Amino acid sequence: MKTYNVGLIGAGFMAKAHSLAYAGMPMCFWPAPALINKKTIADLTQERADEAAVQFAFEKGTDDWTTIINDPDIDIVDICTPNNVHAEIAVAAAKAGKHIICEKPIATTAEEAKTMYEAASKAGVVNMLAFNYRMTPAVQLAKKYIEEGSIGDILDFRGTYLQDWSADPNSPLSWRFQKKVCGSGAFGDIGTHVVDMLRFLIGDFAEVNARFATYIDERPIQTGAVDNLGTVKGGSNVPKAKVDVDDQCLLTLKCTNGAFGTIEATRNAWGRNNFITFEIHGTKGSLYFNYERRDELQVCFADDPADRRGFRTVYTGPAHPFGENLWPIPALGIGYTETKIVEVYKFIDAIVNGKDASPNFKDGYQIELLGDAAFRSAESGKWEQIAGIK
Ligand code: SOE
Repeated sequence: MKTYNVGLIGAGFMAKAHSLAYAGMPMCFWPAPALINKKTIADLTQERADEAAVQFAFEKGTDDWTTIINDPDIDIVDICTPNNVHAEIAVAAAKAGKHIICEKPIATTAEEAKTMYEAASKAGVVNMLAFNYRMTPAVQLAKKYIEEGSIGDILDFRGTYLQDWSADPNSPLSWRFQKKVCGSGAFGDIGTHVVDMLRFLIGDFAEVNARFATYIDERPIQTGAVDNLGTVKGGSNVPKAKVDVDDQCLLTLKCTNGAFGTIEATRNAWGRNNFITFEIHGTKGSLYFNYERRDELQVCFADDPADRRGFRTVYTGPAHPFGENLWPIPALGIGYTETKIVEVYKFIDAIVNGKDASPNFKDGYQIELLGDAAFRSAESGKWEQIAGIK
């Protein structure tokens, strides 16, 4: 069985998720398409990189990400950094012939995303964008229902991603609130996950009418590079700096197939933790998913007898997509790690079998173009066309 060497850049929260997935993938998907050796991990300081190498079981740490790009033994570059350096790293990795998995959103602008998509296409390397939530078995089951025509033609949809980790004004100004580092706020960070799921389920979007709002326009400056997602608050005596990204976005969208709906995202919704939902209505039925109850898909079919028609719950398990590979009994519990394990499996499978990974840089670039149109719409107050990739 072939072994691929991975070099991972950015030793934070996502490094933990990806490292767990590399370890777990062959345990779940056996025989595995290939094995993975965690070779080098890079972070800003040698001290943190060395510590992360021990914590996440890499052979070694480095404070210079270019050593990963220049190492001929490394087959895969895994980008877990803040968004503003994705493009530089991905383009260098593609030029060096490495396969690439990159955290979402793809970049801070559509222009950057384009360079990543073009470099990876030119080099012919497998590229994947880590929109993991579509890997949840219940979301994959929703796709199956839609493809089989069980809910008929799609009429409308609504998607949400609501969190509350930044609702407190003392939640600090991390890179996630600085446009030059993150590109956009709630939209890029979490709204794009819902865009990805809905594109996966019902197809692409053609037009958007959007509004964005920023409620907390300055926050305490965060000390240190650690992205603590609001768990360490800055006090009232900590100096503050300007937030220049959106706290909330609301997008009304028209699909190329005529379906119509909304997507909203905020990280300031008290009481909502990882509230990723979609409800899709078709001519023959409806589907509802809520990630906070991610083992379940709610389904309703128009041709059920009138006196029994209504949403019912399907608990995902071995009978459902990826279920056999995960746990042997329904509702044992799918978690964040499982979605990342499936993601890594699909990435490695694409490399081994010479396929395109999905979602990939093209998808990420298309979502950036949607974002551009949404921000244009917020300026113009009008519907805006979403550019397609030539
Ligand atoms: C913070 O909003 C965050 O870590 C996102 O960046 C991730 O993509 C999401 O999966 C969990 O929340």
